[in-house]
Parts: sequence; structure tokens; C-alpha cells
Amino acid sequence: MVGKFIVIEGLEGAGKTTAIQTVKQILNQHHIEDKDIEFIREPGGTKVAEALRNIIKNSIDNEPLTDKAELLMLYAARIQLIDNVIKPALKAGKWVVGDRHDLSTQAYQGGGRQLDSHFMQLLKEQVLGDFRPDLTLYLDIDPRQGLNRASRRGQLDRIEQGSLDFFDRIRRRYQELAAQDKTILTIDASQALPKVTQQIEQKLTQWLQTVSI
Ligand code: Z5A
Repeated sequence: MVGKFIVIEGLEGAGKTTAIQTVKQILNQHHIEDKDIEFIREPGGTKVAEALRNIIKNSIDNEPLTDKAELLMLYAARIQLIDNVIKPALKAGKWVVGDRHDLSTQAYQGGGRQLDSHFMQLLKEQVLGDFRPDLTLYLDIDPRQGLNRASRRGQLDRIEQGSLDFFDRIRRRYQELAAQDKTILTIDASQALPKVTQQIEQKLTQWLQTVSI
């Protein structure tokens, strides 16, 4: 039996970390135990991908990072993770729960950075082929609210220091892509935590009824 790949997406402070715990609990209730679940985050999740994560988030010695370099590093990190961790786990029948995946790239680098859509499409096709998550839970939140939550944690990294326009564009791209894709379910993440958790529980439970476990 091949496992399933579930991804949590959204702007900073949307509540992805908390949502992952909810997903874990629901899977456990469906007799998918912790040993059968691989938790990952992007960028990151292998030694090379974690090193790239550090550069993507902070650069080195304040060297300016070009938007294309950022994009290429994200795909380098992603394919390391897919080929070395995600695909082997799925093949072994495990479930994979991811904190971000390619939808982040489409939203941040495509929507936010406004990188050329043809180049992005080509890169995606060449690197990922037809590999994609089985389900994405997109936590939708206004960037003002999300950044406010995230800022309570302290210093902002290189990407978090982007302008509100940048984050508004990212949200718009997330919303556009979610509206076109039945495998992306939108959660209203502006609500209080118990309400957000309730929506995740409801949507995930419904989806689990449609797949063979
Ligand atoms: N990035 C990219 O540009 N392109 C890509 O392809 C990929 C990533 C894959 C990764 O940073 C950065 O890389 C990210 C996008 C970019 N950068 N930015 N900007 P990261 O992994 O370090 O950060 P993050 O993914 O943005 O995670 P986050 O800031 O930790 O957000 P979160 O996980 O969604 O939030 P949280 O930790 O669950 O919640 C934040 C706080 O809010 C926390 O104190 C919670 O208790 C609180 N919270 C959560 N939900 C609620 C509700 N409902 N009400 C009230 N308070 C809440």
C-alpha cells in the first residue's frame, strides 16, 4: 500500500505548526500511527536541504540573494527532499505530512516576487514532473494578522521582512490557485484556534472517507 502526501500551506502566522498537530491527531484516530507518519518541512528536511534553508532565510554575510537564485535553491532543496525522503517514505506505505511544498513557491516566488511564469512552469515540470501532494490544506489569513502573530516570536528573517504588498500578492496567488484545484482545501485561519482546528478536523475527516486507508 502506498501512503499519502498531505501538505499544510499558508502565510507566516497562519497556524501551520498548530495545524500539523491536528492533522497528526486525526490520522492517529484513523489508526495511522506516529511510526507510519513522516513529518517534513520545506525548505529543509535533509542535511543539504537544511543548509539551503539557512541560506534562503538569511543569506550569508548579507550577500544579496537574487530572486532567481532563491527560486533555484528552493527547487534544489525540494528535489533532495522528494527523492531522498518523501518518495521512499510513500513507497514504504508511510504517510507524509509537510509544512509547505510547491504551492509556496507558486505563491511566494510566482505571486510575491513576480518571477516569469513561463520560466517557473518549465522549472516545475522539469524538477517535479507530475509529483504532487494528494491533499493540501491552505490556511488563509490576511498578512497583517498573520505577521502580527508571527512577530511575537521575535526577529524577522529575510523573507519575513518583505513589504505588505509582497504578502498581499502572495495571498492573492494562494487564493487563485486554491480556487482552481480540488486537491487544495481552504481553511479560514483568521478565526480563533479552536474554530480553525474544528475546520481542519472536519475537512480532513471528510477527505479521509474518500481515500482507501
Ligand atoms: N518559502 C518560499 O518563499 N518559497 C517556498 O517555496 C517555500 C518557503 C517552501 C519558511 O519559513 C520561509 O520560506 C517562509 C516562506 C518561504 N518565509 N516567510 N516569510 P518558516 O518555515 O520559518 O516559517 P513559516 O513557514 O512562515 O512558519 P511560521 O511563521 O512559523 O508560521 P506558522 O507555522 O503558520 O505559524 P504558527 O507557528 O503555527 O503560529 C504562529 C503564532 O500564532 C504562534 O504563536 C501560534 O500560537 C499563534 N497562532 C496560531 N494560530 C492562531 C490562531 N488561530 N489564533 C491566534 N493565534 C494563533
